[in-house]
Amino acid sequence: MIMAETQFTPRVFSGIQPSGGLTLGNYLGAMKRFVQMQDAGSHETIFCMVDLHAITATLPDPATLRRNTRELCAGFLAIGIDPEKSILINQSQVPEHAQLAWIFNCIARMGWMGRMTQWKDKAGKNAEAASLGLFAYPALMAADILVYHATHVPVGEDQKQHIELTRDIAAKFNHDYGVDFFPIAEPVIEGAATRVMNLQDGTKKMSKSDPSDKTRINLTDTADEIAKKIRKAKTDPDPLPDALAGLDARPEARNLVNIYAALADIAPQAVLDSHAGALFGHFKMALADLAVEKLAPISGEMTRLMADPAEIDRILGRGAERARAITAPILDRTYDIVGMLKS
Ligand code: AQP
Repeated sequence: MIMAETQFTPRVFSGIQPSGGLTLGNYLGAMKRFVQMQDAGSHETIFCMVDLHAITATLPDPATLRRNTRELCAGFLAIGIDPEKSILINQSQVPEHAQLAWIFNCIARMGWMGRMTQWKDKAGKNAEAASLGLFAYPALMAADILVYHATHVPVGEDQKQHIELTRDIAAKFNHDYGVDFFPIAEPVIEGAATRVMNLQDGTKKMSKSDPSDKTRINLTDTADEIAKKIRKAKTDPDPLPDALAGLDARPEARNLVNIYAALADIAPQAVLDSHAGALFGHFKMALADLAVEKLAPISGEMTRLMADPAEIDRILGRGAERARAITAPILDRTYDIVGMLKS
């Protein structure tokens, strides 16, 4: 019989790539939940800048990667992550992530990785030229989560498949070694905006690496930029319906309603209850006011924090120390299970 050797502590882990400025998609799809879960106090919470992931698609200029990582840390702090309540880390500063990823590279199957839609989207038609790191990305992500024995992973909808793969890797490791060592982590995909769409094309995800800045709202945008991007967002000529079914086949309209709902912390139907019949010219003004009210303080705080990079580095150094108190014993035990000699 397989015996559980670990009582899993309720623990949340989630990461964001420092691959450019944070978007409204990152914020509403994932980061808002981070703060709620931290403040609920029912789980230990660990949040991570995944810089090793940020070199998989292209190799960023080193100074830009360092700046993006610090700016992302400022973003975490500005939205309300408290480095005393949560562990806030940069992935490469906790080497056990990459060490466990190697083991998982040997657990995961090529077929599993090849089926990942993000791999297919990002590698495109030219998979031969994509990096091995991009292909192996989900195994590193599984290691990020499981090196903490995390039980819950708040993410946007686009990451659901990677969490399922993390569960498959944990289950295969446990099965192959006859242990119950890694938890089967649960995705937490909640809220009105689990998939925030591109402002110019409601069928595409809002993404920080999209070449056009008009397609997204960045958390560092000024009030004027936010209002202008919302004003210029693609919509249709019809008024807002009074029921959600009236948004079917209107992806851009549905996106703006969902964004409004998520920013106001209300259900999408409540947005329609108060704006049914409004034309987009009018609704966009209300949305721009709300977005500026919610996002401008975040942008101001990020600018303030970025003025003191040494303080950001200190917070990340301390986070790495606290993280390693969890990850080192878990990696040690993994090596032991696999049969690596102890040094
Ligand atoms: N548009 C989105 N709607 C909802 N959630 C989103 N997330 C990202 N975009 C949206 C969620 O944010 C978290 C961090 O994602 P990431 O930055 O690590 O990578 P990503 O999902 O690949 O996001 P981007 O913006 O598209 O980055 P690039 O362009 O660098 O690939 C995840 O929980 C994600 O679900």
